Amino acid sequence: MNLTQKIIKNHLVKGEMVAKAPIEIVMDQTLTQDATGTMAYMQFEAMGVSQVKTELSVSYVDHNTLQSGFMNADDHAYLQSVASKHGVYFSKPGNGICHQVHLERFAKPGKTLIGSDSHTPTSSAMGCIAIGAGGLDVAKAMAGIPYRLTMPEVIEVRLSGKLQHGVSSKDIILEVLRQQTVKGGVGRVYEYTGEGVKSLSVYQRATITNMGAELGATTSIFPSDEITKEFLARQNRVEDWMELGPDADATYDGLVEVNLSELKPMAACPNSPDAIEYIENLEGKKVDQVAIGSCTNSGYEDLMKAAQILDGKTVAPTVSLVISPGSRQVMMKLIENGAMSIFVKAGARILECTCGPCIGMGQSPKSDGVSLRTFNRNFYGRSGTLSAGVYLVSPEVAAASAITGVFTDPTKVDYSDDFAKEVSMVDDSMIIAPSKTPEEVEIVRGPNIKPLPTNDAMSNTIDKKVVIKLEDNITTDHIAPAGAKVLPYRSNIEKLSTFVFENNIEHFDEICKSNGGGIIVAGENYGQGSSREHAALAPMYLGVKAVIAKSFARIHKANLVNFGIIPCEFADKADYDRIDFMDELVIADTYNLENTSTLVVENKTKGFTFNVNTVLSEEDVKILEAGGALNFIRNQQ
Ligand code: MIC
Ligand code: SF4
Repeated sequence: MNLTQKIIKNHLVKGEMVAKAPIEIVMDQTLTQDATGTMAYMQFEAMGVSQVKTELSVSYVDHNTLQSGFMNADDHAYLQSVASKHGVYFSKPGNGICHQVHLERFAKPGKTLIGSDSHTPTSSAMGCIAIGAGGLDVAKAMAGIPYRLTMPEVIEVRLSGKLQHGVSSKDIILEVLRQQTVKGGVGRVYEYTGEGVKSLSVYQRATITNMGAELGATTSIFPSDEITKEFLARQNRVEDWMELGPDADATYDGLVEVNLSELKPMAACPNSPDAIEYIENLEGKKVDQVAIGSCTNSGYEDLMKAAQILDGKTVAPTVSLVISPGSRQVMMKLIENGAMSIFVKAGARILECTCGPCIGMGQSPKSDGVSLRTFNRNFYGRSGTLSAGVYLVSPEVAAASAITGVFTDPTKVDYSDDFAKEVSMVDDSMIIAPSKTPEEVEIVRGPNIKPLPTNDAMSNTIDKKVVIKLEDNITTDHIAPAGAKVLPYRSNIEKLSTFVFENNIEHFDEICKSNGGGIIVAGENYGQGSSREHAALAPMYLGVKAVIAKSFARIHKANLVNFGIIPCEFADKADYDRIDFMDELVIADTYNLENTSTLVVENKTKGFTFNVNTVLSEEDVKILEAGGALNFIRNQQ
């Protein structure tokens, strides 16, 4: 067996381990972050379970930390109280980005983890199966309900050779993205093997598993070996270690090969993580902003490499350099060993240990600005400046370019690759254990915590207009934008729904309201990117009943089902071209979904019919019939 199969087998409660077959696995751990967590915990509360049933559940606050107005602070207070009451650890704002802290303090080889954030696979650098999902799926896991997924195909990524000076593990995942594209990973796990693995630290592995999310993959995984052991020892938890890897004769469903010795520094160009270009071809292009941080590249080693390059130098006069360490642990260490003073002397602006600019929480670039970021996503509008061009790069490229003010190839820069890997500064004082007397804990619900919107049961005929027609690779950042203006309303769906598709079409909410809801038509890979269920919940609130697309991203498709919106795929993709905005479509016989996976759709406006396929499990169909998973769960109680 390969490593993925071994861990799945240990957690399998239903189904067969045959690629593409529906399976159910038990989740040992859960994580949530604040932007998706409020919904997840409201849904958990609605399930009426008093204490979480997992081995470990952690609630992080790292996204919405800009407190302009009461909203985010209300959310934090709710999250802290609900965690304390239901047996969940609470990581306070400032303690770090969920994935970074989870990797350092909680991830364990051989375990399963589900998190309400698409970059949850970061923890799979530790040899566990960590999967991103919508908040409701995480709430279900906290309630002890196994997670349903399709058994992934397992692709071997065989690494040979060794990274050269100036080349980073970021370049490894950019190379995989170049080869596989943002939709290459749907239904797959990428399992890293080969000699090259042995030269990569856990932080370097985490950059790769983190950004594996951009492939659309279920997760990416590294073995647990001596390097993992050393990492855990530095975290004072060597007892969590066990050796774990594929069998010598393991088989895989496909092979990707990367020779680390041949890699060169790269960038993902605007506006997609798979629009890859070599830095040598961008050299000399002017840079306005550099941001080092995010859950992809904000570990100790990333920031030390940036410090080595910036040591004794100053940031170019026209560049703004911002640095956000991934965790307080990393921040403390950089203060102690002097790296932080290198940053400040160089002219960097130091931010708190949160997602910050990665989710558009401040630091939007100037109009038409060029921003180099060590992050994982450069989707249109995500930085907060529509006209800006965001390039995703390694910390080495970022630091070198911050000094020169133009794209700079770090392989040509003289700096030392050696730095001390001393014992970490473990301090869990900002992680609050749940209450020992949960019955006494009062849940704090400020005015920003609005009740969950409900949905009606599915009707047999859906007769609605096409309220928007979209191209390929639409992200959840298009559907439910993020940023400082919108994020405070993550627990207030009525308000949040006014921002849906705001960068695609004006007043989408009003179009839906005046047409009594509608149907969304889209191209390939609809809903790629984040796990935010708001991208399903807000359209549900606006009366969207179905999405007809050429194909879907995994997490978003599950979220659509969870909120009672039918995900339909064109049987013949050419039919996409025959539909226009405001066409009236009639989807008939949806009650028949129990017996068929093909529905007939009539385009009343244009006078023709076409077929759509629904790839749904039996339970998905029941959830849709009930009008969403919460109704389904309530009906069962
Ligand atoms: C993201 O990187 O897009 C986010 C913000 O972390 C999201 C979660 C969210 O929208 O709250 C994700 O990756 O799932
Ligand atoms: Fe936060 Fe950005 Fe990571 Fe999402 S991708 S969890 S916003 S740092």
